Amino acid sequence: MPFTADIRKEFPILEQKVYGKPLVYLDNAATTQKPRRVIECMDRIYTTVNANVHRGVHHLSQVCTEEMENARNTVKDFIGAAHSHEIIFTRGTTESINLVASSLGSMFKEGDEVIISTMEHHSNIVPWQLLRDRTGIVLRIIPLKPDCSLDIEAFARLLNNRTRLVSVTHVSNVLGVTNPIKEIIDIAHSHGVPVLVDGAQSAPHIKVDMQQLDADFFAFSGHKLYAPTGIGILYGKERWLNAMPPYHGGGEMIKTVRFEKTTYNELPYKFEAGTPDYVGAIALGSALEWIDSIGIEKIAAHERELTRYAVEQLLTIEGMRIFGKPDGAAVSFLVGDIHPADMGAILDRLGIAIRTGHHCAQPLIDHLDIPGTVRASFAAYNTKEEVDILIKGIERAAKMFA
Ligand code: C6P
Repeated sequence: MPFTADIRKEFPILEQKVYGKPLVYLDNAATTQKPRRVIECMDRIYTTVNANVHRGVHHLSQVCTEEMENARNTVKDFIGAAHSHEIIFTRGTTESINLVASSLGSMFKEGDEVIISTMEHHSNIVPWQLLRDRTGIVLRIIPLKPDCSLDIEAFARLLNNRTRLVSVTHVSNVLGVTNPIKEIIDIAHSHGVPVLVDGAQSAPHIKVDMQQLDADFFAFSGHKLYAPTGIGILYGKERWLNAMPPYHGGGEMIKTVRFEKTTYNELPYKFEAGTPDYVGAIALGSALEWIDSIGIEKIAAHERELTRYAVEQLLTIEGMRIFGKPDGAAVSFLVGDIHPADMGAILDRLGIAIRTGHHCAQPLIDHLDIPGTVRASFAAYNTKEEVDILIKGIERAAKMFA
């Protein structure tokens, strides 16, 4: 059986019909569907080992703790981190970036600078604006070139002795474009500046290796790579995480608590206050094992081919405008002056799930001077036949608005 047919069988949700039509799920950049293995993993935890972790001396607590720590190790291997204590469980990319902005950011002073880019998701803009409001830091923005790629020369010119951090996305969630992140990291490091990589749209689709990239921080969300919602990762180099103050206070992140003084736990627990989402963490481990069982490189090649095919087919449609040069697992477009919301509504009635609007990247949409885009985004289980259905759907919509 071919690659995708085998894979599709593992995703029960894909078997359903929407408005009497087979579901064509092309909104994977928003969230992916979950394989049976992950759903069954969560069921198994609640059915057989559920107990609060890191606290109990009793059997269940120990088993559950061990499973959670095994999952941390799986994440460590998945992204090539040097140590499992560099893996912090968070609620997702958004919380991971907020953690760095709050904690590392508390060490910044008025006039210090943070560099982000024009193509950031709101979760890599607003935390820095909140920090700016609190401390008076200055935000510098990497501009785009006419082809929507990052202007790397302009980036190099933004770095100066006040720059404290560069925080950029690895892959744009709107354009599906992969940024030259290694080059960005090397340039920043040559100025002694650390880099946070928003890996929300790269970790599910590209082999990432912290040793090779040399990123100082790397953030991603479980739900975009076949794991449940509510669990995500902040990777941080040990030396940064050790130097940073805790983010949230509470149970688990402490060594001793006295009214006069509290001392903090070691990594990674210093950054994991309160009962963690251990079920989510274990299920994330299960999702990563599922990816490993197929091979991320194989998934990446399949998604790249779907994107290439989609771009080729989309360009046969009159009035088609594709934004940027997508090279990953997502493509954003507009057809003539059809509003993206109208296109989305028509495709929805055909059973096709795509995303429309600003995709939480309003500054980029403003830069493009458009009302938003229609975005199709792919995962391991999508097929060329689904791209064909999408193309037919768009053609039908285009005729309706002609
Ligand atoms: N983008 C999309 O449809 P959370 O919500 O914390 O899991 O991820 C936030 C986030 C951060 N950075 C990038 C590059 C992202 O794409 C996202 C999530 C989704 O494009 C939902 S808005």
